[in-house]
Amino acid sequence: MRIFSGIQPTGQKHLGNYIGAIRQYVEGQDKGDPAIYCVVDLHAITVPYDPQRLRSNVYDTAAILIAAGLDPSRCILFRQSDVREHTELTWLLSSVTAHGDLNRMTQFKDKSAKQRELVSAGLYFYPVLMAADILAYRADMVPVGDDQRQHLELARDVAERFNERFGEVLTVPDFTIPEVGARIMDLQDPTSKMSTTAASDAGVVRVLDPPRTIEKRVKSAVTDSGAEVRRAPDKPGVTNLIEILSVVRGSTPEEVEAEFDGQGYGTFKGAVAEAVVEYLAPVRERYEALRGDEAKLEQTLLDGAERARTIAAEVLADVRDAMGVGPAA
Ligand code: ATP
Ligand code: LTN
Repeated sequence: MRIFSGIQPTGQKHLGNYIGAIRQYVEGQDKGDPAIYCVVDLHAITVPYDPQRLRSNVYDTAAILIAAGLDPSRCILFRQSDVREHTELTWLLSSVTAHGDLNRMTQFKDKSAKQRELVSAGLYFYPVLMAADILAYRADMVPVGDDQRQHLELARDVAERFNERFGEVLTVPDFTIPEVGARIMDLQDPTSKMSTTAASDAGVVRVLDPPRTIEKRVKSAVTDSGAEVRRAPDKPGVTNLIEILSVVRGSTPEEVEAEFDGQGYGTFKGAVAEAVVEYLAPVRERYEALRGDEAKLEQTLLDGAERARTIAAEVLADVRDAMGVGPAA
């Protein structure tokens, strides 16, 4: 089974990214044949960005992934822009992508509403590049958080339409969204997902935050009326904390509810804070060591790109041939 996923380059990866996605990448690395993980710098340029920071953000993200447990000798870890097949396939796939489908993408609507200046055509095309990332490797399985569901449905539609029109060339990918923790919510506004672009930092726990910050943010998380530690639709704050604790402890939400039955929110939040601090501490420590050696990170990414390119180039040759683009194979 071939696994593929992508992650945006920021040094600000948060607990939602970690629980919803990075955790799955690490679990998948020995199941994938191979497992391929890509730092998507070309997706990052679809909104305003600083060219200097983009490069260093790629290293930050690669270091976080390795610190989290990805082993570049057991998976392929690379930078998207190093494998040019992604951009070529984006254009080729644009001929089987429905304009109307792109118009329906909720992430485009949300992100374009936030832009104060230019809404780039790249932002609109973002899902096509994402489909190309996946389809260039004939990935069977794509681990993502819940917010990527619509993009994955589009990638499946694009692959299906391509195959109908040009023959069975591409693999229609499945995706996995974790049962618990697929949508970690902002600690101050538990009706919105925890996000890099949150209006305020107070509700966001970052993987690299110092323990004191994590503790403070979790302990001041918004809880709901009542005093019971149990999940309910009208208790989004407590539900979120229960999910977080169950994931970081490797137990079930039911076990967490049973353990804290009858105890107040204060005790419960203290336990969540402590568990999250313990969960992230080793990642932060390994990160510090890895991030210092930028030359090594660069080499790791280049090696990964070389291996990725071998796979993608073969798929691209098949795609071009099926589409009648370029000389006959
Ligand atoms: P953000 O909104 O924080 O910028 P993103 O989805 O735009 O995140 P990435 O960093 O590329 O950008 O996301 C990496 C992975 O993290 C994706 O698979 C995404 O589904 C997942 N993810 C993002 N936010 C959350 C969240 N709050 N809970 C669970 N998973 C999440
Ligand atoms: N859009 C994704 C990142 C991403 C991705 C991918 C995820 C880019 N290409 C391919 C899975 C497969 C996001 O999380 N923001």
